[in-house]
Amino acid sequence: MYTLYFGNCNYSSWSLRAWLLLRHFEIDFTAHQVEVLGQGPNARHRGYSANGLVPCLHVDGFPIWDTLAIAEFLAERHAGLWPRNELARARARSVSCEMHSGFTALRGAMPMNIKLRLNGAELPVDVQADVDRVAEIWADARAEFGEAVGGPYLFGSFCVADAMFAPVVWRFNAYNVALPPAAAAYRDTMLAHPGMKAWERLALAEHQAFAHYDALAERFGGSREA
Ligand SMILES: N[C@@H](CCC(=O)N[C@@H](CS)C(=O)NCC(=O)O)C(=O)O
Repeated sequence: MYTLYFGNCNYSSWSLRAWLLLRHFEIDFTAHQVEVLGQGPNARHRGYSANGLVPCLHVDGFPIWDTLAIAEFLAERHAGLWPRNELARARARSVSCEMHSGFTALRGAMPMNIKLRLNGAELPVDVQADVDRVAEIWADARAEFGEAVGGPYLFGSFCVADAMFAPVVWRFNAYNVALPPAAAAYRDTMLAHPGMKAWERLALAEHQAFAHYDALAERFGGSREA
């Protein structure tokens, strides 16, 4: 019996990843949404998550926190979360770990805020470097693995790597980030994913506003809501 503790759909990028995996792979779970504040570890979450962060997956009451740990646990129990081919699986893990541990400039400047539809702006050099690296990861995975096996996702079929980059897709969409054609095509594939659309509907129905996120959005040309 799985229970997923997760945060606000509009803002909680890490929550999206775990939720998307459970939903895409049709793994039965009880959804337990909690309010996040977007300011790091939060004592309010300590009752269900040891590090004060969500997502946290409870398995018959046993807590598993941190997105990659949740993904690996689910992959040990359920088929299809990682690519079948050994080298594709290794690459999917490399890019998932790179997402998990990197891209701090992009994350800091463009927090996930699904409701926004901004005009776009020239990006600071370090943020643009992160965007370029994401676009490169996507194009390389599609060319080397996705297109070879068929299927529109990074490694063909939807896998953990796609879930790991899902919040970046929302960021590129919200902040109107210019992308080369291969990356733009993958962004659009992800925006059409049924799980992404379901999460977006939940986000659009939420009312909480993070003023510190909205302030960051101003440099991208206003804060028009979707
Ligand atoms: N490394 C963690 C990061 C989790 C994280 O930063 N979660 C945020 C929400 S996206 C959180 O719980 N923040 C506490 C709060 O804002 O209340 C993971 O991979 O799950």
